[in-house]
Amino acid sequence: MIRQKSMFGWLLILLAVVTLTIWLGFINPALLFGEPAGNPENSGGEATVVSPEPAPSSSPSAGDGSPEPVKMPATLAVSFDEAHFTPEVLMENLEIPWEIVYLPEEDDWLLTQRGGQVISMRHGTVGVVDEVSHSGEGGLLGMALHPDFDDNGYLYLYFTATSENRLINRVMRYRYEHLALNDPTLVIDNIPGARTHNGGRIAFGPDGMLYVTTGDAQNPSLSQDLESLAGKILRLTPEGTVPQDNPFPGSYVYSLGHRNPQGLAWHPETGELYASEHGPSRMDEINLILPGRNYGWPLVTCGDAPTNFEDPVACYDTFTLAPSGMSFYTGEGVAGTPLLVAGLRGNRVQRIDLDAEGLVISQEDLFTQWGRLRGIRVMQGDLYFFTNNRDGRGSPHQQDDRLIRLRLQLP
Ligand SMILES: [Ca+2]
Repeated sequence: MIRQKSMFGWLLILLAVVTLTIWLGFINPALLFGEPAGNPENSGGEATVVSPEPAPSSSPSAGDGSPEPVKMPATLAVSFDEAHFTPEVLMENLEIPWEIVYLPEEDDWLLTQRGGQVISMRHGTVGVVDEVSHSGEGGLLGMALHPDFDDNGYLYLYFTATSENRLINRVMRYRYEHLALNDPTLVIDNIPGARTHNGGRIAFGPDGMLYVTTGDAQNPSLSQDLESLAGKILRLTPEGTVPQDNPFPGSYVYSLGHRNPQGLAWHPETGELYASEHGPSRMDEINLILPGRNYGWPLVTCGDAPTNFEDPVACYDTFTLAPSGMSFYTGEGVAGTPLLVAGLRGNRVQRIDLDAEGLVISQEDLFTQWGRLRGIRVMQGDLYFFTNNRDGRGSPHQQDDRLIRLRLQLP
């Protein structure tokens, strides 16, 4: 009898522990207690972590931080649909975030803010780049991890600075360790800058090289000048030298004739490089980037190119998308590999489906309720994007800017 009572007691305790575990594991405290009240003015307040629930661990791949695609047989996969994603705010009270990278070993996200800060989701501000000149659209922009980041800790930043009383852009490399940016090392300097048209996206390609988008720095003729670093997509070794196999010998220039490109993504199956670009009042472009090719600016925009310029894959001439960061979607159980482009003025994620030849099959505007979007990442089927509603051109929500996760939930 005593023995039976004891067993019953243990069963009760076990039941209680299991119940508690389920609640802790599956109930987001934000749902129970509501989102913490943000700073209404957001005047320089610290970014707030809303949901520190860890992201799924994953191996990073070169380029856009997306994991290697895990493909299901097409018959088992459902089509990509906005309804498959459940939104959750991970961070709020950010101030004009521009880029995001995932650190798998620390299960952490790092974001740049245009004012010069590097923010960790788990640890708050981990770096402030003093040389940043936050002027107009310039400031701390792109960020990329070295392909061997887990071993060497190398983190790259693209930012606007002042040199000899003029605005320039440069890429610096740091060693990210002990929650700080150490050993600053210049990678490339004196990319022409201005209050607008600074480009700014940087990413390592599948070939291990660093690709850098640069704007025309409000001087359109520079985009056609092979001697200028403005209005180009550049290709560098990780140390900042010119790769031997670049299309123009001795030159960083990989492609020319760009106006203000701000997005880079490699197709996970074909390995082809795509870039987004701001056009002059509309006429925004998505381009397939081939080495040594000329994309036309300022001589032509969109599809009116004579044969010696490359036509865009997609052109937006009926509305302003203002495309910035982008990623290809890969997710187990979801068919296809759409290109997802964060739109600023467009207030959306633009979904672009491409066929095997890289031609556009269809497009759709998604996630239109968050305002201006600057960047997007894909991680194990989940989407991560962040707003840019505090850059002076948006209508900020009280908790902006925000990092949002859209968790994939298949039926
Ligand atoms: Ca063009």
